[in-house]
Amino acid sequence: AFLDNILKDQTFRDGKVTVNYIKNTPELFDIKEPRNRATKLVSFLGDVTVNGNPNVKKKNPDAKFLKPAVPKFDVKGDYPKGTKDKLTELGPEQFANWLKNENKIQYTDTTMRDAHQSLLATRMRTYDMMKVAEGFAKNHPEVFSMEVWGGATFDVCMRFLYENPWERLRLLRKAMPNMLLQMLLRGSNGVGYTAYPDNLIEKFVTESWENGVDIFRIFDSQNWMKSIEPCIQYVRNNTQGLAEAAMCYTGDILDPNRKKYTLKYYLQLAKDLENAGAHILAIKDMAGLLKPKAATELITALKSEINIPIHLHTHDTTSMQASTYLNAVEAGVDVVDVALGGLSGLTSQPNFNAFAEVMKYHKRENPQNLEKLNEYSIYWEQVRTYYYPFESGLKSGSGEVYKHEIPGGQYSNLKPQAESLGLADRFHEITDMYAQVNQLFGDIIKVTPSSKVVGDMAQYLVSNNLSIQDVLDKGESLSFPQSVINFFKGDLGQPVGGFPERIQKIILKGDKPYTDRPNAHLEPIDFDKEFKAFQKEFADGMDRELEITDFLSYKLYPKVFKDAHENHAKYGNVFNLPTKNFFYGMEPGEEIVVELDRGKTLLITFVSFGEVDDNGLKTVFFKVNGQTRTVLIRDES
Ligand code: 3PY
Ligand code: ZN
Repeated sequence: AFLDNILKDQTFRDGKVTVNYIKNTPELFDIKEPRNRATKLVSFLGDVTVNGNPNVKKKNPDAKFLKPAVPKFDVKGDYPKGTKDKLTELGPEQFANWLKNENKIQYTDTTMRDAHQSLLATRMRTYDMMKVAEGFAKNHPEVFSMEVWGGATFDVCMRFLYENPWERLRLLRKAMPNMLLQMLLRGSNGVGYTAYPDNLIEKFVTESWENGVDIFRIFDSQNWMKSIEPCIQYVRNNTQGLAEAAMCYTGDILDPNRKKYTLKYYLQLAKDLENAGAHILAIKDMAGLLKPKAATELITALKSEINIPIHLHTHDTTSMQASTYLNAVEAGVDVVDVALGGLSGLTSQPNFNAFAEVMKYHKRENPQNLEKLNEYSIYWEQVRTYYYPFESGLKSGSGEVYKHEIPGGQYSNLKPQAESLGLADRFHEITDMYAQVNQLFGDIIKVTPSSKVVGDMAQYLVSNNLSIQDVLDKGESLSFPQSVINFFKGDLGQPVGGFPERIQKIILKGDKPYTDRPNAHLEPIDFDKEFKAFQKEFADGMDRELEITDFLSYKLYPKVFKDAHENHAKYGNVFNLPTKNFFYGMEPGEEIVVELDRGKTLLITFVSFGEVDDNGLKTVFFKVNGQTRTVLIRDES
């Protein structure tokens, strides 16, 4: 790129180049900056090559990686019109009307959010998404929306991938301008595990829209209107996006013995959400408990009672949920959530490719380019090989989930967690205890973050060989997990029917709970003052100005942001490194091309290791664009 600059430069054109040309006009060469960035990236690669990626706990030397084949698309062609164009044209109200009156079943593709959150511990990197984002948007404009952001992706992105979640969103927005992008928002908990000040959540919603989110799926882990309602208002007042309010489905409406989460309960909640201003209603079946017959009853009833379109989400933990979708389609559901084949099934969503094929010749068929869709499924199947350390090891569907009701994302995480606590053989004791803890807590809705509370308690009890009876008999002398204490205090809001008093007393040990919104106890943020102080505090080590979105990341996750910032200062922006090298480093002689943003390309070759010096530092030799570059890496082995 700098050749272009030089060719256009007047001094050069006038033939007046002297020995000081580079020194006098450094901007033409842009040498300092990419050199600096290249050194940082090479340091990262050196570190991972010598010491491994700290987040890859079990490296398998025999792992086989498949080369992902990116499906072809028209690189130069325009984007075909999609749902984003329709939203812009109609506005949210009219758009929702269009959706409701549309006969064809619509699909939301969750591959880039919930699918990898539920199968691969949320580790999917922006690099692998960006390889196919533009092509997918050009090849599949008939897809209703792409769920790409929110939920656990926000913190995992910073925590384990050293990425900026906002940058991911902006890149996807740019690559998919014709499609609706969707996010998952945990009501007053934002994308976190606790309550935040209202004005922080409001700003978060506004900035999410500004940076690319169109559909906000808003839920609360206790279906608490007081947590969902303000978010609906933020979306309605501050954006031109769609407020999709979700009711979390738990229990079994078919079971006459379960009196809490009945059809009547869900119908009332749906009406409350509609009255609160939702453009779309979501049924969020996070554990995959909605049985086919229940889907028929629930959706038929909802269709006659509410006037907004209905979007159904499930997890295929039982391997039965395609039949639930078929019944839901018959009952008139408007949109279903599916994941591309290679990342579908089990704790993820039902298989998009297969479901779209099954819907062929159905009166509500929404024709898809199935051949192309299969190419994308294959792409994800191949990409998945790079993520083997994050696979949960689940091999088949589970009928037990109807008993323990563990959400898909948590179920796949609980297994490796149990292993790390040395409880691998007792995994089913933990899932069993999870069900018992749920009853002890009053049969609550279990979804992030309340599912974590139940999971923490179950693990605590099993690992300490305690029973529910022990909690009741000698709870005063037990120190419960902090998340459990916070929950009973009211930090996650109020559960349906309130807290069971006896257990609340035992857990809180005399501390007073509150029943109003937890946010009411939090000071609003003084954005003007705090943002400036933030910019100052974190300016060092940044190669760009800190933005309001960085400030939001910091306010939501102070410690995670600090660590990510430190990593950024040390290694620069690593999201463009190929996934294989990001997780496993490089092999001698391996050559990779890394695109820095702004169109600069680095050709990086790993040459060899040198000796370890007296200080424990190893010299690692690379070539960057043909020039030798050495980095000193502390050998931690
Ligand atoms: C999340 O909150 O991340 C979820 O996916 C809940 O189901
Ligand atoms: Zn989900």
